[in-house]
Amino acid sequence: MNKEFANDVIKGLTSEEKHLSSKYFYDDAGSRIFQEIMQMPEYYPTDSEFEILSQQAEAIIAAVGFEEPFNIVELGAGDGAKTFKLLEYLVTKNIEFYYVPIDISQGAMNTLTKTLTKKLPKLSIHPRVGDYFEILSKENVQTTIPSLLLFLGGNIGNYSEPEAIKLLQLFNNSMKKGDGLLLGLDIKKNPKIIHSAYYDANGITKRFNLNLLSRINKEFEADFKVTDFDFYCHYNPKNGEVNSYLISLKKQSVTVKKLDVVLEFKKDELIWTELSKKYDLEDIERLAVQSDFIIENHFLDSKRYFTDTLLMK
Ligand code: AVJ
Repeated sequence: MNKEFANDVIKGLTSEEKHLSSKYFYDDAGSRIFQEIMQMPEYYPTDSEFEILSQQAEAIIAAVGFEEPFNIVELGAGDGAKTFKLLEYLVTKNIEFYYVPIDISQGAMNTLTKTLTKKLPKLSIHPRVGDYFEILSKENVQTTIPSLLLFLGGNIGNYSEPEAIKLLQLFNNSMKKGDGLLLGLDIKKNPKIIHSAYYDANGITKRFNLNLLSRINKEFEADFKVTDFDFYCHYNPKNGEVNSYLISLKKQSVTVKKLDVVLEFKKDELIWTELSKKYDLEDIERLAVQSDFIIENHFLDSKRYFTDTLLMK
């Protein structure tokens, strides 16, 4: 049994304001739904970042300015689809580097290694399975050659600003002077565009959220009736926050057998499931200053929807 998830379910669903962390979205079923989200026309971050890494790989590597060989360490590599264009550029140019993808999922790392070895046979790939927090804070990942860390896809958006600063400080502490961090951030834009990326017409994001309840049913033998819950999300252009919720459609009790607990829901009660925070370039400057990085450059897509910002220690 996943102890941390068990504790978070009990704590999060018995508190005054119910909540569950978005990190629990990504079981096998949830990861598959997330793949569907990334293919939706409304979910622009995937296309924007793909454009950046396809068209600006050369400029990014030039801005990094490392001597060869160097490391590319990807935190939360997943299926690595977004990174492919960058790796392809480096391999094609015969640049000497080691690709070190880190991911919590052994399955994801196996698939990634297999696909990349096939598509880029000359790539030197050294996958690590584990929680990047633990790998970065406990182990010594420092080497004598320069490293570029990648934290892509806008994953930093799941953290509040103070948490994001702490995470960036943790990255910073594991880096040597001269190392770089390429950080993907979603940018504040027309609120309607952001709204439809999360409140999609086909309800894929709703399914993604409801899967949290199915996961609890599966892992802890709970009896959530998924159809008695709905999904709501809201973008606030003033603070750049998309907040997502599940709504209990009626007064109901849910038994979680393996955790020996009964959860009570009022009609219309909310479970907060996710923060997806958007930034503008000034906000990013503030993040960088507070985590001791220098902004080398912002690499934006042509629509200016998303940035891969290069931070240097
Ligand atoms: C993977 C955290 C970047 O917040 O945009 C997509 C997850 N949630 N649709 C995001 C997500 C709803 C995504 N991140």
